Amino acid sequence: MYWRYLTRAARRCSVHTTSSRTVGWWDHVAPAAKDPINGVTEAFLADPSPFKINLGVGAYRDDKGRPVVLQCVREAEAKIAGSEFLESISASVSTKMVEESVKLVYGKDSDVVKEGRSAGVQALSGTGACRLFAEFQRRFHPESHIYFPDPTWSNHHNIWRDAQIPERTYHYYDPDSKSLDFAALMDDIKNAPDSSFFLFHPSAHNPTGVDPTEEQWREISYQFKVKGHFPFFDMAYQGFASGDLDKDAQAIRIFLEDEHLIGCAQSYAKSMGLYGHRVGCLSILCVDSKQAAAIRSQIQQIARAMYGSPPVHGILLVETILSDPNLKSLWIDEVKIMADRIQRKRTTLRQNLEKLGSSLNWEHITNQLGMFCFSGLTPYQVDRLAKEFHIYMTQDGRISMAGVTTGNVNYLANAIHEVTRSEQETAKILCSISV
Ligand code: KET
Repeated sequence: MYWRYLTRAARRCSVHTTSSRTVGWWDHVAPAAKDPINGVTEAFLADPSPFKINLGVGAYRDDKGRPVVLQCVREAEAKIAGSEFLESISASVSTKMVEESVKLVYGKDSDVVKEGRSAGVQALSGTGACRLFAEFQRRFHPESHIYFPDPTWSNHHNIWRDAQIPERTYHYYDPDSKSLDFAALMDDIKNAPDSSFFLFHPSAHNPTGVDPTEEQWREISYQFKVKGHFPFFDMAYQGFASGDLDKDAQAIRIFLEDEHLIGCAQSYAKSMGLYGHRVGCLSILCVDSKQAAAIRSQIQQIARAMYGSPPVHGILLVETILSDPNLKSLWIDEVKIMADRIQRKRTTLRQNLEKLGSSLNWEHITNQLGMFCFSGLTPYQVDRLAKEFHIYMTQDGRISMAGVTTGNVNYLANAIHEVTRSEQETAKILCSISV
């Protein structure tokens, strides 16, 4: 497995002189590929321009481009300050936080919690929850694959690769129509071997901003019953698609109604602005509480060997917010405010491009949902935006709308207009030919 990380020269060395002392311990280590998302932040930080804009990482910013500490978090901080609870809480088990998280997935009145049918553990944010699940999958289904949507969050590939679970992809986004390729997606579900693992983004798909409709989720769920597939939902943006936490969990609730067993990774990095605290939850829906206890103990064992236990402060913040009705309702309002701000910026960006007289169709900016706009910009145009305008985004043309503000949206629209001029000319010519 380690073979692919070696340089060619090191492979030669490794074959001929593995035991030789002339080979240093780490001579065979080649640099890893840059992370497509963190690499953007690095380039942005290195740019001295006062006009620079970071549209790379999907972390929420306010309309001045500043990271946000939500009011509910400030109040939770005040509530737990100096609390002895901090010391007495068992770092590895916060049942309250997990219980409240599971309610966000399945609904506050769902029987899942009452019946103790969910095996949940705190995780190191959404990434850690995915990683725990991938390890769990390997432990109990070592021959299995994981199906990802094409495209998906770039780190999914790393996470399941490091857990040694081979990946496959299913059709998701159609770049021509800039929408969901539902027919191809359904074909892939039908053609996958029975009992396959599939990863879904339940809402605000990253990077495309395109989600299935309620009806389409029902069809997917039905087909999953037919095929016996396992649905794993990576829910990193609950609330960011519609502004409503329950609506954004609708896909999972449909699968629940259809009596699937379900896996779910949750992150509070975006929805509570706790990116640096790394708070998340992994839960697996089970047939009964006995199975849940067994599964929970296995996941806890995996976590114990990987990182012991998660830092406790962030967990305490989330627990305090979710279990205090006033703080929870403040949080719900703040999620809506964040989602609405992003939506408004989508409208302004599209309007500005149209006002500039762009002959390209920018409807998808407002049709898409959640934190990201899958702009359709080419890697060449993305490079030009960085080099000529100091605007940074991932190579696939994904714009983190959280980085778009009242102050920079004009500049951004102008820059996009500028780098898409030749495409606009082509569009005009094609249009005149077809008339
Ligand atoms: N799942 C998805 C779909 C996702 O977009 C992210 C983060 C995560 C999980 C992990 O989030 P965490 O911070 O571990 O709770 N995505 C953004 C941030 C990042 O890549 O670190 C992003 O795509 O920019």
